[in-house]
Amino acid sequence: MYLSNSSRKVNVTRKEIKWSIVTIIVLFIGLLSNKTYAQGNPIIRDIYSADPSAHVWKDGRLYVYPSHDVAPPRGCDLMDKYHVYSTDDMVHWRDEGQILESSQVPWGRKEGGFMWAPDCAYKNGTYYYYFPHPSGTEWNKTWKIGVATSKYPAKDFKVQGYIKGLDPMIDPCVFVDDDGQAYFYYGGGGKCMGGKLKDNMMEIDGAMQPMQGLHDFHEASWVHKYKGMYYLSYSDNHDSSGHHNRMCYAVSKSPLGPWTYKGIYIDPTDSYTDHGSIVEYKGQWYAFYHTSVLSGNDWLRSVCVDKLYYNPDGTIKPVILTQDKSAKFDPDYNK
Ligand code: FUB
Repeated sequence: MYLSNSSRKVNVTRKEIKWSIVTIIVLFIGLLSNKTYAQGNPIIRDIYSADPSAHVWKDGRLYVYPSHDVAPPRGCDLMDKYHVYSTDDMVHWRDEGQILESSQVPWGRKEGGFMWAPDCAYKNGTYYYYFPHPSGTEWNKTWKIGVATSKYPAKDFKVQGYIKGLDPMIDPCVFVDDDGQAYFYYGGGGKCMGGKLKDNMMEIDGAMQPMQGLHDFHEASWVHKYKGMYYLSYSDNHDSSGHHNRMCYAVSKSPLGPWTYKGIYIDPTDSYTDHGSIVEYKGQWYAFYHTSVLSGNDWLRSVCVDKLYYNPDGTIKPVILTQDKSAKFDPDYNK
């Protein structure tokens, strides 16, 4: 239809106003939804993954060291290989590939499997990868905490041995304090232990000691520091009452406690277990955890992350868990 110059102007102006209003509404909704940070959970979709230990290394990237659930599962028995993931924007996650499997563990049980929740630490130019793996068929009585090292955060790891003198327990966590002193934590079945690591990062300095003051500890210990206070997070035994586990935390002025229990920061997900880490990246704190949303199976889990906030008194606000409703398992997703 023909329009005179003046009516075209009016028409354009109306159009511009309409689009401005639409833009303002979209921006407003965007601002509101930023509060819950819908970023596409689960972030790992190319394999099933659990037990995320997240760290920011000196190349400026954030790395996640999860364990790998193998399909079809037999509980956690068949978990066998470790991959590493990284990001520089918390949106795009790269599968850096497999770094270790049970056949590479010299003391490993001949049946393989049982490569459970790992962690990684960095000291003086070397990355130390800590992983639990049993040495015998009686897996629950023969856990050892292996150490593999590399000059790189996501490749070339070589198994160096295991930490001597420990009880047969799982879920290692290594926290390196601001003064360079490294601390080692692990535990399971209600017992959490901590101690100093020697400079070689492979031997305990002195004796391991029970972490005092935790309430209903199950497993999945993780230590981080916020404003000078130490936080020990872990999963509880909520599953014993027919529910799924929750992530709790306790605080202390010292890295080895005694601890003061502060409550739950992640409510039960759709997965029987939970296991998480807390880390700051580019000025924002994050809580990593896992769910079973991609599989509907307790033992085919998927790693997720959401923003974590503190109250002014240092307590942690309950984390709002987000999910990409259209997420599907996709072998190419993180490639
Ligand atoms: O993934 C195997 C085990 O399940 C972990 O070591 C525990 O923390 C639980 O998540």
